[in-house]
Amino acid sequence: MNISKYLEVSDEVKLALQENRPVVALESTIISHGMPYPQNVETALNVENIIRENGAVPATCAIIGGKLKCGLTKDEIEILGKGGSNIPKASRRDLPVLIAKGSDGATTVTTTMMIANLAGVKIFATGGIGGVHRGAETTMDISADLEELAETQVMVICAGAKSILDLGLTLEYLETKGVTVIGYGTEELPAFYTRKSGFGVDYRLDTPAELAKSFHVKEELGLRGGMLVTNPIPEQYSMDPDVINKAIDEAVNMCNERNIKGKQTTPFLLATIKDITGGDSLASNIQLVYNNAKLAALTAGELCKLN
Ligand code: PSU
Ligand code: MN
Repeated sequence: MNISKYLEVSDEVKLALQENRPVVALESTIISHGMPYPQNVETALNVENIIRENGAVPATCAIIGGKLKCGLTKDEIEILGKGGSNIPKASRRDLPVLIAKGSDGATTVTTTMMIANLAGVKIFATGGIGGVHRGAETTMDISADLEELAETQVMVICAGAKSILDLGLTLEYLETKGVTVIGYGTEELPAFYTRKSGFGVDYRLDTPAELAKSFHVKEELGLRGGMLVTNPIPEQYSMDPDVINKAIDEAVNMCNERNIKGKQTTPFLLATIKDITGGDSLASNIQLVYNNAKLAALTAGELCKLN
């Protein structure tokens, strides 16, 4: 492996890791493909500030000019936000060609986990993960995020998964792959915009210290793969389940009617849900990311105490 040719860790992140100070990785598909400009840039910068306020160093990840970057400048975040859907969405299979071409790329949960792991960052905060799509029994549309969770030793803190996915099948897949699914302060898998989904998680843990300890033990056991922490959206920002579920059903139908496939599916569904709900879902989306960033920073702090 000659990864150092391709990996660029920012000085701030490098120093924090050397000094065993907490670092939190962040993805960039949420910036380029998950939210409209300029809210995407504003949110990305706010997330970095929240992580700092909670004692950790933010490491937003992306591909810039063919480099796997861990820790971005404000200008780079602006480029990713302004570029929007013109920035290629980069999952694992996209890396060889994008890097060979010296292209930019917005990293998904998959590629952010990869970069974090290469850099030595253990905790990663995002909004939602990819999973098993509804109808996957015929489309076979299963996000590479699940395979990465099976392989790569990074804790991913999210707000559960949107019901654009088949949540039951997503949990079954994670179980098969040996990925522990934790509910933070809940026994139920949160459904991103809402605190409940009707599906149970594997374990409920209630403090950042407990999250850090379980992850630390996993590492000591030498178990490969990540750990998925699902953190419910704060009550005051959660959406009416009837409203959001109707919007999601409508978006899934439109996606099928228009025959949208492959890597376009998730960005199309996210944008359509936002259009249907007139921006209410965007406001909730932003708040749940802030909530996850805070939990990730505190957990990263606890994890440093164990190392
Ligand atoms: N789900 C969301 N918001 C997102 C994504 C998923 O609720 O922004 C993004 C993440 O970057 C995730 C990716 O890793 O989409 C999954 O894409 P796909 O389903 O094509 O694997
Ligand atoms: Mn897919």
